[in-house]
Amino acid sequence: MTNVDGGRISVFLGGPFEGLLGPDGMDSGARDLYQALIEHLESAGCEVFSAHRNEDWGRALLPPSECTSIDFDAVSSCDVFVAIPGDPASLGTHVEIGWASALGKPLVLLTGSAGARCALVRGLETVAAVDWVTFEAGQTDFSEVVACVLRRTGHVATPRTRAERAS
Ligand code: 5HM
Repeated sequence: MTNVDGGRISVFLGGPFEGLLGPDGMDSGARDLYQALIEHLESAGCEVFSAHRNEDWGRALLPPSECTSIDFDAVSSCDVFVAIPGDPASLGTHVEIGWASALGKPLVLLTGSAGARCALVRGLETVAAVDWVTFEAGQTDFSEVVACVLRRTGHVATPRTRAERAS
């Protein structure tokens, strides 16, 4: 699967981090979720940037003076931004959502079924291309997320509308 430049589709994967840290980094439940997402995306041929993985699941945390510009560059260069806004909300992920939408990136956002969303995230569709995917604790199948990423990068034919067919 390639992007418009013929390279691999690059995905930025964000989500709650600091709030999930225990004495030995993220616990296995939290880690499993990100690992399953990464695995699905990489199996589909995507290149995934994950600060959670890069920082060894919280055991090798970078200071703000380093991770901020690394994350900004990764959001700037991604083809699709995928994130879990978090409930409770992840402050860092919300900064990244702001960057991604301002940079014109398509967003795939994952929420729990009862996930609260702030007003500017509820209204994000008015300024950015957003897909919402619901997930549950313990879920391991993220093919819907992959499908959104592929669709947003033009890899899956979307049925034409009646108006398009008629023209
Ligand atoms: O506020 P919170 O830690 O939940 O923010 C998470 C987001 O900030 C992640 O998507 C990650 O990309 C970024 N982040 C990071 O890259 C956050 C921290 C803070 O622990 C970090 N590196 N060390």
